[in-house]
Amino acid sequence: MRFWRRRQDPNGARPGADEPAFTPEQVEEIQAQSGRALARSRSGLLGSLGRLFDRPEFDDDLWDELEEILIAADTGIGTTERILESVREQVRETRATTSAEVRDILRDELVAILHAPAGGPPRWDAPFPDLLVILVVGVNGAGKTTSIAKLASALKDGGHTPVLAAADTFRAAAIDQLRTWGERLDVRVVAHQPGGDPGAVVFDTLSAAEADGAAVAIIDTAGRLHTKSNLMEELKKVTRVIQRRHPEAPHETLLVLDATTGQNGLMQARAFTEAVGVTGLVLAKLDGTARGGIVFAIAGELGVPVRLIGTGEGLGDLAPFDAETFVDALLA
Ligand SMILES: Nc1nc2c(ncn2[C@@H]2O[C@H](COP(=O)(O)OP(=O)(O)OP(=O)(O)O)[C@@H](O)[C@H]2O)c(=O)[nH]1
Ligand SMILES: [Mg+2]
Repeated sequence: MRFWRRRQDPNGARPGADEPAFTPEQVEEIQAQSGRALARSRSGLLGSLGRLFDRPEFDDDLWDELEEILIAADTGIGTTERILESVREQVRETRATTSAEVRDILRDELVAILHAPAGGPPRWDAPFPDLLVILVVGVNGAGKTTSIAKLASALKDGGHTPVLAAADTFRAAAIDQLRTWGERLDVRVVAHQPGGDPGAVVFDTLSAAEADGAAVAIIDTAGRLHTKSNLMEELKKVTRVIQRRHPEAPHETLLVLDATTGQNGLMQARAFTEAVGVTGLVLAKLDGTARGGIVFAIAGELGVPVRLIGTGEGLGDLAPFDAETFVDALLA
């Protein structure tokens, strides 16, 4: 995967502060890549949606079927109702009758929901800060550590130097897991003893990033239970440690959600967005579910944009999320 590749200046210089990190061609490549990842897992993604539009006319039975598919795919009742109401209204206004017309209206509505969260679509053209700090949070087993390894691998491929923080000091195995990835990827991992202070690990990681001239620091945190408020406090403390050194950071607080947990995942996500300022989502294990509708529920109800999708256990199985590509794959 080759995203977050810093724009290359012919003289090798970094882009200026207000210059986009990517050229339009690079943005196009990011979108194509996201499409390829989806094509691999598409059979499982709300697979039956496109088939609704096979008949030339979109009749009443099909509205019911559309509703059933969306709800069964974890879109959530509220978001499904919102989608259907808006699509029906536009169908009435435009007097659309053919399946192709209804399909286009639905497509635009689904894309609009995914673009609605504050900040809009992922800012692939946003300027790249000197040290990009990415905090990764989420419940046990969601896929944080694996996603971090994939991200580090992609960043390395793109010519960046990542440094990883083993701030999940809760379990010895968690530290070892990150270290193993670090060795495999030849990426520096900053770790302390099990039971140590996560804030201290983060502090040392930022120092290491500065010393190495690293471009990105990615912080792995414990798979904390969202019901334990002391653990949320720990996350807030980690954020404060970062901000003392880099007031604008973390630039991304990525919440990793296991796509197979459906509506339960939505509740987890809500707990995290309330406790720490989540700026984006990594939807892991999208390959393991036929219920991709959770993407719309998240965008519609939480207002958090999906940044990346995990489509397998391998290092290459992470792709930037692109709303248009995602929706087109669903309706194909
Ligand atoms: N199929 C599939 N499996 C994944 C994906 N992402 C992660 N996994 C698997 O999910 C399991 C848990 O992943 P971890 O990365 O260890 O999860 P974690 O959030 O760090 O877990 P804790 O550290 O225990 O909180 C591992 O077996 C991963 O290989 C994905 O996109 N697809
Ligand atoms: Mg982990």
